[in-house]
Amino acid sequence: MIWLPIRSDAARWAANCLVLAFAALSVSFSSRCDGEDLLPDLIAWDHDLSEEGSPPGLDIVYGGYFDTTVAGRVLYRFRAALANVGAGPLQVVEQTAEENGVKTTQTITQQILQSGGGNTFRDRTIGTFDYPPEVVNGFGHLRLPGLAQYNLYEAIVNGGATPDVGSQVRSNDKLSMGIVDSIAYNQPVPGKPPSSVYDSADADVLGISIGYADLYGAGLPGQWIDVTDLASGQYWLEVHVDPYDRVLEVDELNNTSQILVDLEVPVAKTPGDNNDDGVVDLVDYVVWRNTLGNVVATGTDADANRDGIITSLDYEVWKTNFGQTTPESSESQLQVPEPAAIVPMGALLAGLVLRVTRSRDLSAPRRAQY
Ligand SMILES: [Ca+2]
Ligand SMILES: [Ca+2]
Ligand SMILES: [Ca+2]
Ligand SMILES: [Ca+2]
Repeated sequence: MIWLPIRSDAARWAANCLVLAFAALSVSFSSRCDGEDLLPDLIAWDHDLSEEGSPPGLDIVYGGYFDTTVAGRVLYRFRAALANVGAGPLQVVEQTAEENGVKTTQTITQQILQSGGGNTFRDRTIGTFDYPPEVVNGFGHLRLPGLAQYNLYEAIVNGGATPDVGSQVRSNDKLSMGIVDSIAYNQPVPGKPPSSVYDSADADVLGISIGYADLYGAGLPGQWIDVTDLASGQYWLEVHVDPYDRVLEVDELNNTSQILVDLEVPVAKTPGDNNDDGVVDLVDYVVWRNTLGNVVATGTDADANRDGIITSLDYEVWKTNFGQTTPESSESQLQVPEPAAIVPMGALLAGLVLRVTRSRDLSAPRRAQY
């Protein structure tokens, strides 16, 4: 896929300058008027701002890849960062209701810093949301749906250098399960604290400080747009922060960012079909065995779980999907393997655990949050 320049760079810079100026005004104004709201201002941090001052090697571009590990679906995964360029922090707390020991709903409160130099906040309820059972088994804390929304629009060629934004073709809401200061925003923002404040997704009080951003890696749950059966071509990819306006902000009109992407959408495949012939069978097992331990490009060879290394986890994906076929290869005749054909691999699998762990330790320097 190819990444092209962001839409309306000049306009975005101008908008950001206005935001910063307004934020600065708010700070100076509030310093004279105790008890005024010092509101956050969320923006979708896009790659045009990443070129100055970003840590080396860190690219905020929504640089993505196609995830075909879910049978029959193609997910376009990308990273995104929500930055706070406002006059105060985004700070949220949650209160979870329970019935008979089962979590049922969660009420989320935005805590708005008050001017005057102290540490006084006023509470403002964002909303009450259902708390599905599967979440209880996951993180067990904040569950804020729709803090960001990812949209894909048609790119309409108009004869100019930049295509117009056409109809929306796909959309996905992000579910936040932790809001933290992942990285510092790379532009100056008045009131930015000298170091990060909201450091743990497990803390009771979550948020994004002035001049910081919450960064979401492309591999995180929900960090995608479903592009199954979408025609290849150019599209506008949009990150829309706070699309339902649940967070009170300095500026509610600067919450979208769009970049032009060239997508070569692959066909959906069945994970475990390691030789791409449309059927998950013993041939794929052989591919896995022959590449066991190899570090490979994400999703190639037998890397069915797309972690870049061939391990027992890929074997598990193959085993789970054994016998599945894609529609065009349904005529394939499958023979279910005898248990004996697989059992000897048990010893090998046990030896793999250390390798998997080591690999993960080396490749996980970034804080994981949702
Ligand atoms: Ca905003
Ligand atoms: Ca808002
Ligand atoms: Ca196959
Ligand atoms: Ca793998």
